Amino acid sequence: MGAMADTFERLAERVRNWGRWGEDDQRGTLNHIGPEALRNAAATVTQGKLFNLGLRFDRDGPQLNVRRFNPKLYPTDLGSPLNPAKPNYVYSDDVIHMPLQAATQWDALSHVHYDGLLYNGCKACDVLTPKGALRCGIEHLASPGIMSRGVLLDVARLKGVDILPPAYAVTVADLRAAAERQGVSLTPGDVVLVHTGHIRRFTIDRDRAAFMSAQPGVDPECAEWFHESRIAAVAADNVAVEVLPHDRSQQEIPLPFHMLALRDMGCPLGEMFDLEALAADCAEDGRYAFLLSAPPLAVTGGFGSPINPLALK
Ligand code: UVW
Repeated sequence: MGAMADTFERLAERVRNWGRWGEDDQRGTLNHIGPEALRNAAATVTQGKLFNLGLRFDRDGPQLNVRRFNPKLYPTDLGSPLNPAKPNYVYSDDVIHMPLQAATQWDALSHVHYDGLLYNGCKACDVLTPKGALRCGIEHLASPGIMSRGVLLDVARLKGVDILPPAYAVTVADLRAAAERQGVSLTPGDVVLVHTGHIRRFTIDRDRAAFMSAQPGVDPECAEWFHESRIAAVAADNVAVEVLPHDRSQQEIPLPFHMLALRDMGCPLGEMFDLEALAADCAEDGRYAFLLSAPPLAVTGGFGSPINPLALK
């Protein structure tokens, strides 16, 4: 076993939440969001400032159209009469063809697994079917949905840059230093939003290749800090939440933070959150906690869901 695999196994054992909320549980760390966490979330709203953290879903999206593609919208009715006798009263309808992972999204707990087992010890051979996930599908995160206190940890600002360098691994020390600098501490049930600035490679530079390749994100060691802090979920403004190295084929464990978070902790991951306006506002008013509302769609058996997250201060 290589050094990374050894560290990974020890981390996995330490963060594993299987059985913690019952052997049938399919919501993982969202169980940390109880009445107290929701009251704390509501108490952060004092100014009436609303921020949209989602990308648009359209043909001009971030995908390179290699493995995943950008959404394609097809109108099925354009100004069709509702009643031929009243031709002035019309409607328009449409269908959309898109991967659930096309842009801003939550990963369901069934999105990744290793060694044949998913979160809570579900056997992959019983769960993964052509109709989707029979357990741990995204619909289980959709009811009652994802709403809690959001806490932005601005690692880019901590390092004095707009965008962290590609392949920069955000450490626990970075996250702690950002929290300390911002005067905020994590409480159980929080949703942590990690600001790396990486989304600017798409939203400002329009460089999809740079956006999709090596990128800054959390180091796998952060899983343990998130576990100890009893957070409900973690999201970031990059493609995978976790750091992606220049050559992923060399990784001893593919997507190690995904494996630890989704499969061992049962912690949903939010990807491609546009945190730029929110981060700028937090830096201005010094308030890094807010009400976060980001319910996934209840797509039965889905491995993920598009979202339009909102932050309210
Ligand atoms: C994979 O690339 C498998 O996952 P994600 O989009 O969640 O990073």
